Amino acid sequence: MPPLQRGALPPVVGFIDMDCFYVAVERARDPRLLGKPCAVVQYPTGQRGRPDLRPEDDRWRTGGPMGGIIAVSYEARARGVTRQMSGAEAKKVCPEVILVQVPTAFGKADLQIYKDAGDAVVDLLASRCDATEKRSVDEVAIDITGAAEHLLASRAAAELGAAASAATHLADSALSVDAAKVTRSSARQGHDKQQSRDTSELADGWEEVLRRAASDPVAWRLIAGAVVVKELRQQVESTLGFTCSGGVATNKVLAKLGCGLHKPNQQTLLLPHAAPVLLKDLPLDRLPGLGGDFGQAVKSRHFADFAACWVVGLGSGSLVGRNHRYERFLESVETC
Ligand code: DCP
Repeated sequence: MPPLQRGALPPVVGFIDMDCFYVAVERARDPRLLGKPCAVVQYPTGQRGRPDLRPEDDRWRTGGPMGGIIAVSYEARARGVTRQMSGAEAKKVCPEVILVQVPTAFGKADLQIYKDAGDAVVDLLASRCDATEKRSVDEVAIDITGAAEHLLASRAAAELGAAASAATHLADSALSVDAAKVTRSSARQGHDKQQSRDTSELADGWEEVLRRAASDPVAWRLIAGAVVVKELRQQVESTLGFTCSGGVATNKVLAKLGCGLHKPNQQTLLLPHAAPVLLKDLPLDRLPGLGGDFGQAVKSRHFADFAACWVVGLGSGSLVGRNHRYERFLESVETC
C-alpha cells in the first residue's frame, strides 16, 4: 500500500441515501409491512375537523379518500405504483398495496416520526465520521477521511480490497454506465438496471482497480472509504432497521451521484478516473441543482454535451456548508 500523506490528498467523502425512507420508518414500527408492496400517503384533503391520527393509531387506509402517495416500497414500484399517483390510483394498478397514512396533529401532517428517524441515522453516522451534513430528511453527506485512514493503518490491503470489492459497484462498470443513462425521474420509480446485484457484475473491473490502486494513494483511500461506508450501512440496518444506499468519491456531488446509481441497499465507488466515463452520457437532471426546468434550459442552451470534466474539477469542495464553486457555476450559466 502506498504511504499516506495526510492533508495532501483529497478527502474521502461518502453519501448515504435511505431507501424508500418513510416506508422504512413505518416498517420499523410495524413489521407486518415488511416485504409487502406498500406506500405512505399524505393525509387526504378534508382531514380538518376529523380526529388526529397519532403515530401509534391504526393508520392503514382501506377505504374512503386515500390521499396522495409520497413514498413507495420497492415491492410496490415493481408492480407499477409511483409517487405521482393518488392512493386510489395505486390500488387500481396494485390492489394488494397497503397504504399507510402519515400521522396528523391539529389537522395537519405530523412528520415528526420521520424527522426523528432521520436524526437517529445522522447521530449514528456521526460516531465514526469527521463531519456530517444532512442534505434532506433522508440524505447525509459524510466526511470519512479519518475513518478510511484508520482502516488503511489497521487492516491488511488484501482484506480491504476483498471487503470493498465484494460490496461495491464501480461507477464506470458497464452496469453503472447503463444505470447512469436513466433520467432522475425514472430512476426514482425503480427499474431493473438499478436493482441488479449479480456478484459477477460487481466484480467487473475490480481486479484492475486493485492492481492500479497499489501505486495510487487517492484510490486506496477511497477503497478504504468504501469499506467504511459498507460497515456504516450495516450498522444503520442492525441498529435502526433501515437499509440505505451509499456512494464514495472525493467530493459530495460525485458521492451523491454514485449513491443514486444502484439502489436499494447497494453502494457505488466513484474513483477519479471513472468520473469522465460516467458523466459522458449522464442526463443532466441527475446532478444536484440541475433537475427540473432549469436543468433542461441549461442543457439545451449551454451543454448539449455536458462538461463532465468541469464537475470532476470541483475537487474537494467543502463538505460542511455550501459548495460555493458549484453554486457559482449554476449562477453563471443561469445568467448567460
Ligand atoms: N417525500 C415527501 N414528498 C415528496 C418526496 C419525498 O414527503 N414529494 C418524503 C418521503 C420519502 C422521503 O421524503 O420517503 C425521502 O424522499 P426520497 O426522494 O429520498 O425518496 P425515498 O427515500 O422514498 O425513495 P428512494 O429509495 O428512491 O430514495
